[in-house]
Order: sequence, then structure tokens, then C-alpha cells
Amino acid sequence: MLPFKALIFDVDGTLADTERDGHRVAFNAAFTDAGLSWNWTVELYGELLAVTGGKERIRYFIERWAPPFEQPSDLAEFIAALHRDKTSHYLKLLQAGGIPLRQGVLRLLREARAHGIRLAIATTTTPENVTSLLQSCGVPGLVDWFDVIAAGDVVPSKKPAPDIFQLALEALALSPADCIAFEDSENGVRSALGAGLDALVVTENAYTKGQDFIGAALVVDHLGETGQHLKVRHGAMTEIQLVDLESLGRLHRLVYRR
Ligand code: XBP
Ligand code: MG
Repeated sequence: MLPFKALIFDVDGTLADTERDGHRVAFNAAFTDAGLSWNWTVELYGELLAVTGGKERIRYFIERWAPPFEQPSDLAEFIAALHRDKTSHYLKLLQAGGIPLRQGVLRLLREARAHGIRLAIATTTTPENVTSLLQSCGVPGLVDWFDVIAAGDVVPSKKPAPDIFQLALEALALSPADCIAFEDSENGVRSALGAGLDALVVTENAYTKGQDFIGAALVVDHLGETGQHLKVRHGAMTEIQLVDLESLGRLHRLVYRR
């Protein structure tokens, strides 16, 4: 009998590496459409990821890097329009089948589903980005495997605030101790821990490697596949090769000392 009832996943950087070749490219395409000379390089984008939310990230860029452009009278609407165009570019990228799920993600989703463990999403990204990513993975009906998809502007405060994970827990009608959360970034770790999700697994990526994941129960390079074992970066479990239901059960018992 597993000691948990649900897995709650972050999306960008966790389910799939969407930032460098997905969101970043879509932002730049929207800037070009708007006649702006802005170009978010791979390196600059890594700094901009300190702020979650595409609209918030654009505003952060304007305020912090003061790029050349004629300040519109309604900056919020200007940013919103830019972000709508960015999202349409991002959806086209996904529909072109550009971004695969990360190592071990589909394996774990399938195993959870086969054992009656519920699945949920808690993400800052725009809701249609989530459904489009899940629909572009080549697994028919994958989006329907998730009981809850909590995404985007539905909460007052985005990550690192705990709001989106709290919303997912409410929608699941489960307590934090009933769940295991998966994140990729410092902002995400703070959000999940803030929601009481102490059984927290971090899969670092090129943008988040080396961030402060203090408080996460386990930090790995990826979830692992048969024959492609993971590396543990931090945590009480050092001998695992895969994040699967069995190792998650052991992790949960370690966290909750059951
Ligand atoms: C990552 C984010 C999002 C994406 C861009 O979300 O912070 O803002 O970078 O998507 P998470 P939008 O890691 O919580 O999945 O432009 O739709 O915000
Ligand atoms: Mg993320």
C-alpha cells in the first residue's frame, strides 16, 4: 500500500524542457512581430527566469534592462498583447511537435495511472500551453490522465508564492501529506514547500542546476529510465536508480517518518 494518493507536477522544466527552445523562441518571435529589436539570448533568458509568468517577465525586462522602445500609454495592455502573440507562437511550436517530455516522465505517469495514483499539475504557464504540450507528446488522451490542471493567472500570486499548489491540493481534496510534488526551480521549490508539500522531488535542468533547492527531499538530474539511471544530487536516498512508485514510497516514509 503506497503512503500517498497523488503526484503533482510542475510543467516548464519538469515535465518538459520548454524554456530555452520553446518559450524563449516564442517571446523573441513576438518581439519581432511587434517591431521591437529585443532579443532574449539563451544567457539573458536564464536571468529573466528569476521571474515566473510571461507577462511578469516582460515587465521585469522593461523595468530592469530598460530596452529601447516607445513607452505606450497603457503598458499593461501592451504587455498583454505581446504575451498573447508569444503564446500563439509557443502553441505553434508545440503543435509542430518540437518539445518532448523529459526522461522518465511518461514512464512514471503510466505507472501512477496503472496503480490508481492520481495526477495533477501546478504551473505558472498559460493553461492552453499545458494542454497543447500534453497533446503534442504522441500519447492519445494524455491530458485526460490529469484530474487537476492548475495553471497561469488563476491565482493572485504566482510562484514562488504557494497559491498554485494550494489550488491544486484544494481541487484534489487532498492534504499535502497525501501527495508528492515535482519541481525544477528554486521558485518552484519555495512554492511547493510553502504549500506544505514536503515530499518534494526536484529534477534540475540546464537553467536551474545549482539553484538553492534547500528543503527538497530529493534532487536528481532526471527521473531515470531503464538503462539510463539517474544521479542523486542531494537527499536522504542515494542508492536509487529510478524515481518510480517504489522509491517514492520510501521517500515519502522518510519525509513523514511513517
Ligand atoms: C514556468 C514559467 C512560465 C513560463 C512561460 O512555469 O514561469 O511563465 O516560463 O509561460 P512553471 P507563460 O515552471 O511553473 O511550469 O508565458 O505562459 O507564463
Ligand atoms: Mg518549472
